[in-house]
Amino acid sequence: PFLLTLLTHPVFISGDYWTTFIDDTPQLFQMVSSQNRAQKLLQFLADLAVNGPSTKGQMGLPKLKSHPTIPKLHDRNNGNAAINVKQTEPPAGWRQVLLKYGPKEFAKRVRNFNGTLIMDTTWRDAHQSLLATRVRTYDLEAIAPTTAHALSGAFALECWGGATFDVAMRFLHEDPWDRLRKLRKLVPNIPFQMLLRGANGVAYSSLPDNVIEHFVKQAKDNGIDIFRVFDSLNDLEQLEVGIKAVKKAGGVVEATICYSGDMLQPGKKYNIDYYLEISEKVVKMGTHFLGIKDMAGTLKPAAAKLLIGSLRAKYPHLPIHVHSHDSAGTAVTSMTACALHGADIVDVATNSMSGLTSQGSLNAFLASLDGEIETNINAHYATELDAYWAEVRLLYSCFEADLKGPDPEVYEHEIPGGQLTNLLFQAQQLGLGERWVETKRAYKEANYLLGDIVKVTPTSKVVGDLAQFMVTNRLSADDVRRLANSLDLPDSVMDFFQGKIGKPYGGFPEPLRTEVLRNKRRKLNSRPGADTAAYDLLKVKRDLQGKYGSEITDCDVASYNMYPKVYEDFQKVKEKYGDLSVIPTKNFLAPPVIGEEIEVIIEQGKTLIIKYQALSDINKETGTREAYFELNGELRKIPVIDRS
Ligand code: 3PY
Ligand code: ZN
Repeated sequence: PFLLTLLTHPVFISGDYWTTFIDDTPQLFQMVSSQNRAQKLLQFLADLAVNGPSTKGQMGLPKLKSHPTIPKLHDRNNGNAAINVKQTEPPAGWRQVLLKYGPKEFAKRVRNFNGTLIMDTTWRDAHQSLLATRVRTYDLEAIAPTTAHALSGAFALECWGGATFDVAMRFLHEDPWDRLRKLRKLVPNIPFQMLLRGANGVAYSSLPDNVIEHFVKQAKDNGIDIFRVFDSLNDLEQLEVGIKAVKKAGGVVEATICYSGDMLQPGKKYNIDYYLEISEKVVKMGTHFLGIKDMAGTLKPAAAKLLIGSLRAKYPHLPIHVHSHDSAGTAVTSMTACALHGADIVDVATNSMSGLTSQGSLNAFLASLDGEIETNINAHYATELDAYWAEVRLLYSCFEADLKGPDPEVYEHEIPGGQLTNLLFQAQQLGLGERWVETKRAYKEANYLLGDIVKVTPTSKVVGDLAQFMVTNRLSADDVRRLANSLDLPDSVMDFFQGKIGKPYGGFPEPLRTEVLRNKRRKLNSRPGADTAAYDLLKVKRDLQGKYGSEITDCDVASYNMYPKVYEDFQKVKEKYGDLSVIPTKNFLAPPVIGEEIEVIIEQGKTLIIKYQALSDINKETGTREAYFELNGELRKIPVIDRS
């Protein structure tokens, strides 16, 4: 294409050129580069047209319109005038307080706020819990300017970390760092919060401390303000790795205790004494905020009153932030109880992305407070904003687990929100929907086999893997105990017993641990990260640059460190198709239909109008088909191998 562009350039045709023509005509390279990009995107669309989508159900999407409507916000104090969110600076928010005064004073001012603030989780946990983490940057970017206005009084937007990091590369084929930078530009006023899995970063097992530090520094430098740091076993040594990294990077620390089970039940391992004792140790490490993370949604209102009330009394100056899920149907009531008994911030999600395994609904929470407590949120704007998410949710409907109502059985099985829908979705995709009841029962048994552990990523995966192993092999908990020294348990379970995920409270179950490990794996006696050699980060960067070119940055290094294979696969997809984040979601998920026109803005001022024209019959010799597109009026023919 370069030669073609050169030969057809008017200056070249006129003969009026000289040797510096190429240097003096940089737009020539831009033209070539955008033609290359267009060609790669057509290749993606053609592949999708010929070979179809990867997830069952995506075929049904073409009926939907491709761009959810961006709602208008109407200012009731100004004759109901619509706000032009793109032309008007959003009101100053808590981020300005943080930038002006720094983390300590920010925490103090939040604590002194007369009311309860909210964190909106729509951009992270809500879609992680309801839509298999599939919401793309495309749809977040589109609503970001409106969100900056509508939720300007929010404590934070949770928008990054957790599973969003690897899913972005693995399934959305987009760069999670790019997402962060784009959103940051569009939302200058609301703090951004991320979820950091302590010594695991955003991965599923521990990494060397210098890798965590390096990752957190990039996250801070690219736009994260507040880091919710937890450990999946509430292992304090593991937690501390994350806390230290955030402090070193200059971020806001929200050291977090995971809430497990229903503490009101008699004889529970995780009771009020446990939480009060562990909170002392966490607070001693030094934190700006104290997080309580109820990942399964088992914090009942009465427990919320007891737990938050006790912590409030014990730490009068420390701001407390509570997270929960609505799996049992009680999140709004529980968050209201938290607000009434001393929480400074609670987590909610926009109405259309709330409920079930997600967080409680923002507007239901505001309504349930009935004006008794100030939240700093304009409920009318929140309602107007939600109209967008109602449409987005339809666009991603193929990723719904189709849970129809609350599951109060969660007090028994204690499956975290995100995992609950994931396991159900997996069971449905495998056609094993009828095994769902068995899976839940096995999950409960697996938890007790492992010693009644805290269950959240990555320990929840350990319990889930063991449960699926038990269901598949038709083993009871007694069978597992009896056959422990001959079973080939899943890798994650072996990692757990080995000590690679940290130390559970109360120790490992014996003799099960010794029997399972046998002579296969050595027990770790110290913190996993302390045993692992630091990575040579400069070498990683040089190696990646050698492979992928000089554009490799420290963000790429951080991605590679967390997920080497996923990162390299992502690079391969990028090489083949270019930057897929620019394609509208409908056209990313579902094959184009003949006659469909697709508008793709590859960068500001450069729009591709793509019209899908026809698909040829299969060429029996080569096994290929040709997809015909019109690209900005020119016909393009794209050959694709038919894999069906
Ligand atoms: C994650 O680690 O991704 C979680 O959402 C834990 O709740
Ligand atoms: Zn959560």
